[in-house]
Amino acid sequence: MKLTFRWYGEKDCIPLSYIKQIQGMTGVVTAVYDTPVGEVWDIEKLLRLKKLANEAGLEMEVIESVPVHEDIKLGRPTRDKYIEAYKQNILNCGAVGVKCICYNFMPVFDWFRTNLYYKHEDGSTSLSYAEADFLKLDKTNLRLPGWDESYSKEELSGLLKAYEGMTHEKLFDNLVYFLRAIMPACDEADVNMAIHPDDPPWDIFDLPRIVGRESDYDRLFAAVPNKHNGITFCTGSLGAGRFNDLPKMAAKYASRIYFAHLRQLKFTNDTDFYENGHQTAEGNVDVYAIVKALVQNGFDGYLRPDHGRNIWGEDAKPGYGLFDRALGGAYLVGLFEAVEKDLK
Ligand code: DNO
Repeated sequence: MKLTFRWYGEKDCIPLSYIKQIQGMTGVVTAVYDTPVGEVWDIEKLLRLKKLANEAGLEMEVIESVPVHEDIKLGRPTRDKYIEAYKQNILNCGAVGVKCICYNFMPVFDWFRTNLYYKHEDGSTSLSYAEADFLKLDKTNLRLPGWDESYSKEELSGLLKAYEGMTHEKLFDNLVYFLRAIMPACDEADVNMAIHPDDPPWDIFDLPRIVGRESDYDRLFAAVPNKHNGITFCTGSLGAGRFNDLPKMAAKYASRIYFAHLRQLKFTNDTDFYENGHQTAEGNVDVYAIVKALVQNGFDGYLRPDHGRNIWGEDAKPGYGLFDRALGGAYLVGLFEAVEKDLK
């Protein structure tokens, strides 16, 4: 296991030197953020990120994410052009020492929560999801927390229109087409692909979502058995689906889990939840049982604490402050140490 930390590049307000000070920290997880989706990243930009990380005593072996162009997800004729660019990104990442690329295949939107500043009794804040707030959203004029600047109104309605009639099967076929096409580049560069689950793991706004439960992974690995086809095991995303048995899935797929995002969430009723501190006692995700399942089944991937609360007066990007993620990292390292020693 290698403990890592998400770092949003030079614009991140958290200095690399602080990240390095977190006990057990080996490296950063980052990306080139200023290149439009579908284009090849300038290798100089990758090298610059790596140099900055290395100078701070940190590795840069994980990229999150190389985003997948919507034309690939839609299966449009232009997808082959974007897949070629994606392959070049894989080769370039491999050339600078990247071993794992995290990506997702969610149509239009990535993660989704209804509140970025849910207030806890102790004064901390975190992301949360409430079904009633979701139902209130105006689908013809979507304003989503955290997404308001991502698309213009026209772009968004054009994209939603393009997905009309998209079925789960078609989307899955498009994912398989993409993976089969990029596997030779992964073989050549020895880079593992780690698909991030849909967050939350169900359809939203009539858009199909296909990576959120055990049967989805079974059919994904059956369709593309190449070992470079793997998973980002995100407990916050998968855990939002109460149908998922996370320790069971962690055990079953441990050898395909190249990247683990361990985080906590707590349900307040059947559908609503808020994110919380990492400890098992803080919510519904049994982090201890998941770590145990991973270790017992030979997990050898990267790990990062995920979505922390804003605590100690920090006013950070929601989910991505320093303090609570550092505490989460320390907790996870402690769990791994205990479980690994018990196994010996
Ligand atoms: C949210 C993250 C996701 C994740 C992407 C990976 O905080 O977990 O945005 O980075 O889905 O492609």
